[in-house]
Amino acid sequence: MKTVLITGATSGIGLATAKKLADEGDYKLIVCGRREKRLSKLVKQLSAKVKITSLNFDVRNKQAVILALDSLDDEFKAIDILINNAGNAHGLDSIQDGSLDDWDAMIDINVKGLLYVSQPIIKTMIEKQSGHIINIGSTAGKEVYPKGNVYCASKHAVDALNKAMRMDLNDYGIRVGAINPGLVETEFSEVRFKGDTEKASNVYKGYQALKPDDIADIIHFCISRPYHVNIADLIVLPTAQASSTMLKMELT
Ligand code: NDP
Ligand code: 8X3
Repeated sequence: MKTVLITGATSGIGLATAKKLADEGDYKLIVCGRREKRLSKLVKQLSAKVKITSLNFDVRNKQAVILALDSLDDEFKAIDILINNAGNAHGLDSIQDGSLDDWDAMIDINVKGLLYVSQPIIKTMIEKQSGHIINIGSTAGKEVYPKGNVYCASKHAVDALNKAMRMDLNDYGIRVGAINPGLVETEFSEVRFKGDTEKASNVYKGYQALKPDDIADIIHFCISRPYHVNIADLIVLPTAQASSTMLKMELT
C-alpha cells in the first residue's frame, strides 16, 4: 500500500484527489492545508475507507513544513507519492498595477512552498530509491496571458522545476511528472478575486469547465501506471478551451 501526501487537500483538485484515492482504497493518505476544520472533517469522512492523517501548515513557512513532516507517525513517514498541488492565483492585474503582496503570495506559495515541501520528502525517496512526484502546473505555466504575469511566471517556474526534478532524480528511480490543467471550477477564482464570488463564478459561465474530479481521475491514472511508465507532462483542457485566451462560449 502506497503512502500519498497531497498538499492543498482542503478544496478543489486536492480535495477531489483525496476522495478519489480513498475510493480506490490502495493508498494511505496524508492530507495537508491551512484550514484545520476542513482537514478534520475530511479525515473523519474518509477514515472508514482509508488510513488517513492530516498535516496543518502553511507551505510558505519553512519551519512549519519541516516540523509537520517530522511529526508524522512511523506508519505515514515513508511517503511514496507526493502531489504538489497547493497553490493559487492572487489578483489579475497589469504588471504596472499588481499588488506586491499578491506577487509575494504567488511566488512564496506556488514556487517556494512547493520546494520547501518537496526537498525533505525527496531525501526520504532517495533513501528508498523510489518515489513519485506529481507537480500540478497549469496552462499558465506553458503560455502567458494578459494580466496573468506573476501567476504565469510562478507556474512557468513549476514547469521548470518539474523538468529539473526529473533530471536530478533520474539516478534514484524517482518518477516526476506534471499535470497542467486549463480552467477548472474550484475555489481558485474566489481566491484570485479575493472573495468576490460573483466575479469568480463568471469565470466558469457559458461553457463547460473542467471539474476537480476530472483532474483527480487523471492524477490517479498517472500514479497507478506500472513502475516503468512515467507520465512526464500533461496538458488538460476543457473541450471549449483552445488556449488561455480562446474559449468557445455556448449560445444561450
Ligand atoms: P483551490 O483554491 O480550490 O485550492 C487551493 C488549495 O491550495 C487549497 O486546498 C488551499 O488550502 C491550498 N493552499 C493555498 N495556499 C496555501 C498555503 N499558503 N499553504 C498551504 N496550502 C495552501 O484551487 P485549485 O484546486 O484550483 O488549485 C489547486 C492547484 O491547481 C493550484 O496549484 C492551482 O494553481 C492549480 N491549477 C488550478 C486551475 C484552475 O483553473 N482551478 C488550473 C490550473 C492549475 P488552504 O487554504 O486550506 O491552505
Ligand atoms: C489556472 C488556469 O487560466 O486561470 O491555472 O491561469 S488560468
